[in-house]
Amino acid sequence: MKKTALITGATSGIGEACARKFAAGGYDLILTGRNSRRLAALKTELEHGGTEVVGLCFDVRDAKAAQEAIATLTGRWATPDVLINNAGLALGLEKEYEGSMDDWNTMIDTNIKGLLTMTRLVVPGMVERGAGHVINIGSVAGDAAYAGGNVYCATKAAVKTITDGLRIDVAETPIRVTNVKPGLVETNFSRVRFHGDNERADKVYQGIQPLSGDDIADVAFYAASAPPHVQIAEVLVLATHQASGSVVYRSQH
Ligand code: NDP
Ligand code: 8X3
Repeated sequence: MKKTALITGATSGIGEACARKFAAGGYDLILTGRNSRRLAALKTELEHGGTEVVGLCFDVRDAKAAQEAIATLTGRWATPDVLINNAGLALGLEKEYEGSMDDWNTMIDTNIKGLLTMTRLVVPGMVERGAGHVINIGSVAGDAAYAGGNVYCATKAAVKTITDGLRIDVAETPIRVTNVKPGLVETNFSRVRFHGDNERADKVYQGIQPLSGDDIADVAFYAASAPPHVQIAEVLVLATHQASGSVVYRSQH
């Protein structure tokens, strides 16, 4: 019986790369996201390659929608072997005293409350079955605040604490809990952060070779593939010329 992985935010970037990596690694997939068109396209593509895929279209901020979507899963799909809590975003880079309260709420509702909702809905089945692995996508941004990062950094610091808390709460079970903390990864992240200002988004990755979604998917897959007694608790993954959330060396050429 093939293993199953549930990946939130699989319609783009790191989540999409995880979908491809886990499919290639022999998993069947439950893919979630809000963009039904991209979700359907990825499902079709992966099914062509022999992966069974269930697509669930919902907003992780909507706990009722999430609950209803997860309730449709039956049989082996009801308790995935791996949950990758990836859906998330940054909005804005303003000073804390000038930031948009709407943006703050969206980040908090998605990155913290959405991740908690999915954890609450999926982990009880893992505990009951005595197997499972939760991989949360945190960030170097959760290690320390950087200029303008304020609320986004706080959400990723929360992801670290929530991940550590879950690891403690399932320590008596075989369930493993991992926090993967990427640095600069070139995805739609900066386009979303700057509300579609692509020129500004492109500058984030100028003068440095950033990570790709595939680089992060490799790390998540490695954690999921470790022997059952090995728990990759936390991994900080940076581009070679990035040293921390606020220290990046950029070449001038
Ligand atoms: P992308 O913008 O490329 O992808 C974000 C994904 O999250 C999309 O699939 C999007 O799907 C989904 N998503 C966003 N909001 C919601 C929501 N409310 N409900 C459901 N799905 C949602 O960015 P990344 O791939 O880079 O980001 C993925 C994760 O990685 C995020 O948690 C981010 O914070 C984290 N990260 C990113 C880094 C980077 O430099 N790129 C570095 C460190 C961490 P859709 O819009 O279709 O719903
Ligand atoms: C994304 C990485 O440094 O742009 O979490 O915040 S950073």
